[in-house]
Amino acid sequence: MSMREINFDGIIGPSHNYSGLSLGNVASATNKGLVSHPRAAALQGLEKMRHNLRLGLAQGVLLPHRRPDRAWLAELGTSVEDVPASLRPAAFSASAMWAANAATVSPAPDCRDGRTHLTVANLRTMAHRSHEWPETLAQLRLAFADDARFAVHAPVPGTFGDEGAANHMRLCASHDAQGVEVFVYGQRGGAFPVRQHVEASRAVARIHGLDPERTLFVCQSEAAIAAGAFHNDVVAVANENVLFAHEQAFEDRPSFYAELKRLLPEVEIVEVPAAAVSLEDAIHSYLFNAQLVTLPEGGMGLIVPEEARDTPSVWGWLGQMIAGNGPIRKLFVVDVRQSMANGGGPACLRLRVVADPADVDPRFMVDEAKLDRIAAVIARDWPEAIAPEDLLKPEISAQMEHARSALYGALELSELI
Ligand code: SUG
Repeated sequence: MSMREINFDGIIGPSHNYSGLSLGNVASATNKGLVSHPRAAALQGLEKMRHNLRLGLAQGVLLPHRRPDRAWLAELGTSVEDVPASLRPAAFSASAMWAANAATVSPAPDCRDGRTHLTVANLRTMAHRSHEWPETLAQLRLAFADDARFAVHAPVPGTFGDEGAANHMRLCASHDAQGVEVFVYGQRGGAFPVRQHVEASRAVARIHGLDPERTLFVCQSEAAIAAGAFHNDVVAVANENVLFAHEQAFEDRPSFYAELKRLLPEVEIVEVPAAAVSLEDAIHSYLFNAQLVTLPEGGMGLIVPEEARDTPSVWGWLGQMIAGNGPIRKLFVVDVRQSMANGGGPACLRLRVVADPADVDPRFMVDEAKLDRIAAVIARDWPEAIAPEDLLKPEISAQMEHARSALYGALELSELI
């Protein structure tokens, strides 16, 4: 076996609900108060993984966190029974599903010590996400326990917000070659918060032992954040030598593109002009929150959400792109509508790690048979629907806790319960 890209998807947890917790995330705000469907949501996520397996891609999983998070509430001096209404939804969020925010990953060829480095994101800008890191750290330390190959780091301290791989891109001639790592940070976001701070990005680059000559720090455009691109992966995605981005993604794109071309002459930049697809359409459709993957038979494929097909400007542009002679040769459409309604597309749901799958704890890797076993637990134990007022019901909390334990048991990961 050799190094390849593995996508670790977050399994959508039994507490998936629409509480409108993410300021600056248009879908989260718009869908606040809707009834969610955790079982359907998690099954949609599994179907996406199945689809990717059938394309010949390597697939892994990360698991739902303890929700409600009783330990976090205790640290705040309260409990599930007494928590003020303003804080309750944050203790129940299933936001760990969006694994692109779990960590920043620098594959071994980029790192000074020849190991793959992962730094868990602190997610400190949003209360409901700020308590994800301890369980993420525990899972990643188990999945990537081989110290000779991996180094898993605790989150960056201080007030510097870090949102992980959602604001990080890696461009390279091939996955196993040394790449150029691009850290995208925010400076201004109009009415919306900036979630990725440059000091956090710089710290991650130092901790991973990246070559400063091959590391870029690029400012996200204020217009993009203000329009609802709360993470860079809502307006840009990279794979090997291809960068696929919206014209308005970056504050100073001429300098960024020039640097990229200097460092990686084989780079191909596929830019979507604002005149063809507005920022609003890009954000609504999640065109760029696609999985851009190298297909085993050669060429690249773009895995987009159904919302991209539903948006005429986007679908029209994609049709032209595929008919042309560019590096992205195939288009695949997946249904992740339950996650999308909280602002999480196909790319949000996965964390990319370039590694030899044989070096990963096999309990975190999946094939179709294992997905069948996971699906059986979800079909049996995940709540069918959750309305906002359901979060007050003790029996719903009990069901969520039971469902999560059942899944960990089925995956022989009880040591993490
Ligand atoms: O952090 N939504 C997530 C969506 C994360 C998407 N990830 C990437 N772009 N990589 C967020 O804003 C909404 C939860 C709620 O409103 O209940 C939420 O957290």
